[in-house]
Amino acid sequence: MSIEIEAAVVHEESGAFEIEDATLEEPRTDEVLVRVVGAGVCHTDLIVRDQLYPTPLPAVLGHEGAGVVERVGSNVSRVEPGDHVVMSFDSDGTCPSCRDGHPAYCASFFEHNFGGARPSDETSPISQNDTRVSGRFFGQSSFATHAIATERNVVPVEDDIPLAMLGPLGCGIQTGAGGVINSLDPQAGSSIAIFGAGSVGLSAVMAADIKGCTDVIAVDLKGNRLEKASELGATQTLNPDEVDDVVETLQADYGGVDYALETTGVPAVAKQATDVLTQRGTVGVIGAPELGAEASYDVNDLILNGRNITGIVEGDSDPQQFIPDLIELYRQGKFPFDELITYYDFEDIEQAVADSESGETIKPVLRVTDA
Ligand code: CXF
Ligand code: ZN
Repeated sequence: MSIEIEAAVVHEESGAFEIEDATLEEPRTDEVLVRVVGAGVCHTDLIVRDQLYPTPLPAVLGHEGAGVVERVGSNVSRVEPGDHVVMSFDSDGTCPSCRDGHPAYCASFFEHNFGGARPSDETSPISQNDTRVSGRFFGQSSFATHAIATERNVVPVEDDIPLAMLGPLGCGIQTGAGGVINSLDPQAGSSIAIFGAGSVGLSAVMAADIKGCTDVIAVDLKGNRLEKASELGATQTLNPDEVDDVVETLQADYGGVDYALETTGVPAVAKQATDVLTQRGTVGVIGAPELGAEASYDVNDLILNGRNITGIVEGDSDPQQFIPDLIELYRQGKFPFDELITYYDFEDIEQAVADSESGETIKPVLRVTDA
């Protein structure tokens, strides 16, 4: 038996997301069939579409899905049909990082999330007219009416909260919030500069406010994003086009900052985010450029100032704990991530992508099937 679905298929490098019929396999013993209600669009979907990350095409992308469980494999006990779930990144559950509670640094993160297939046997659950299409992208491929996920990467959530808006918690929003809360873990009263005020950077701004940072500086080239940053808790905004030099400005204004977070994926900005640190400061690098991209730093500056550089994947989150924590912060009014979202009908996916790339929309969420 198999399931007939509609999916947004990318056929060629930098090609369009084409909504087409496709066939999905029934869930295997450890898998979960989810009817997708909402799916966020993340920058990573676009760098894979453009083949900067090499998931084989054709592919069904999408990795911020939220939906309703329809069927579960015989070995699945954590969720059952009817449950509302957020789908997050996948991990093997057995490597040292997973066993240590840090699945974002899973030794086989790449195979599980970018392989386009089940890591166990390299099969894909998706096909079109018997031709293989990459599936299981981030353990889901949620730009589709239905997704095959795994027991490990579905996070049950309460059903009294609008389901479509929860999808981005599975990637972009937990990445920014976790980058601050889990990775940098700033002391109250400290200063932090956040480079990039997209969904990741703005989630980081909200998290810095929650952690009691006194100075929260958002840096971005777009005025609408800087305005949003101010609304969400940034104490200062900085447009690099409006100052001579971002590093000199922040060094002059603050004597350097205690923490910095790089979310743009531009290697030159990763260097700036290192250079704005004060003594013993820490920069978290989140934004991913193309594979093989390098950034440089002045070695003596790093040594003499005792600076720290740390790479961050998915906010170092354990989604099973962190997503419910973020929902609780949302309920308390401390983490209004819904303000980042603009909704689109599934068939308008290309418009959603265009608005995300132009910077007009911070976090597009596709309404895929009815809640
Ligand atoms: C990704 C970004 C690229 C590095 C791995 C994690 N996160 C999801 O968008
Ligand atoms: Zn993502």
